[in-house]
Amino acid sequence: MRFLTAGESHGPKLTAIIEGVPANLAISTDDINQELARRQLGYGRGNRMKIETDQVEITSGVRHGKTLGSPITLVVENHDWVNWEKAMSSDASDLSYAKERMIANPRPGHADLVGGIKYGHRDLRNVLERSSARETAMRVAVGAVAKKVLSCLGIEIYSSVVELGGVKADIPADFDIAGNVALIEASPVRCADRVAAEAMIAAIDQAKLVGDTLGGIFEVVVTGMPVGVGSYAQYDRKLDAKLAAAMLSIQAIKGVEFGIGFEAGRLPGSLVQDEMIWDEVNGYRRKTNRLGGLEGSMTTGEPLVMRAVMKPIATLYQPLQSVNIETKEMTLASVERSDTCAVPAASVVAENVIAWELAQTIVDQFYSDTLETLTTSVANLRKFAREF
Ligand code: EPS
Repeated sequence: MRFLTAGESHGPKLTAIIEGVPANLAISTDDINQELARRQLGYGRGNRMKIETDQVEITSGVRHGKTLGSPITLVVENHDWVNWEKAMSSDASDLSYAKERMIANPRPGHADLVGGIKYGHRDLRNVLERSSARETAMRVAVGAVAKKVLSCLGIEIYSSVVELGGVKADIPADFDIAGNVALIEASPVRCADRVAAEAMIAAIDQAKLVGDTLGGIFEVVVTGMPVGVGSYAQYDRKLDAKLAAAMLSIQAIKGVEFGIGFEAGRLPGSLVQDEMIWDEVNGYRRKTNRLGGLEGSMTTGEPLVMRAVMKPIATLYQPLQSVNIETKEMTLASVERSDTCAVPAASVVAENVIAWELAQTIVDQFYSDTLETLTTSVANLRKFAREF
């Protein structure tokens, strides 16, 4: 499976073409819209989310609610486009309007300056329009299709925010994320610790008041993975490497860890590796899951557990020092409409980005032209792993 996305933040629409989804998968616009709506939530988002109600249109690859095996095209319109039609026009004659929205003071931490140098854009809007996290709407739409593939295989994905703006949630090591979905979904910051959630909200309010932004850490958990997805045999088939790359491809994500993560570097081997057990019903299990469901870059069958850190958003309403690329004068960075904090939204994006990576790895690893052959071959592997 593969896909590409296209679209500028204030262009007419975002588009994706997905190729290789098994035929006969039931998929509806509602399935995708549900994920798109989750991405738009989260305390600390800016005014753009009041303008948009992201809705997908499926323009190819699905007929009467089932995938055909042919390329699937997804389109999400930007409602904000009406305010940008002239400034973002593809027509060469509309250049004067672009001047009004021109950006010459790059924001530290954003793609503005380096992107401008790289592509030779003197109007840095040409960079931000594509580097914007608006693109994550399409990543989520694509991930929603992947989630459907996974759910047919009994694989489910969850996420929650575990730290935000320096406030740490108190989450027990044996926390049952699947059993606490309602609590997490109802939390404005997607945090399972109600007390910490209140402090996170207060931290966002405070940051907003002083024109600052906040980052944080979220966790993604995947249950129901069969044993042996990924491979130790070649660098580009290693599942942990693919998942980490996918996570880092989300705007503002700066680090990823699996299981106990960096803590593994501080402990002896006896307190890091997960001891093995076996029983008739479950086959091989691990007593603990410190390695986060991966051994040798393959799934162990235990839940996949990964965390990612998101840096604070680069647009500050109290801007940092910058350099005007026309005059070379030291000046303040440009201020664009933005979010104070998008960590809760990023955790939803991560669910969907991880869903894609897992579905792609599974579809590429198993006989998967149709959903039926895929489910049968995954079921056969599960049986084989149990009896091995
Ligand atoms: C976003 C849309 C953007 C930003 C944000 C995420 O819309 P606008 O630029 O019109 O406000 O709100 O993107 C950024 C924070 C960024 O730095 O690019 C979205 O749809 O999620």
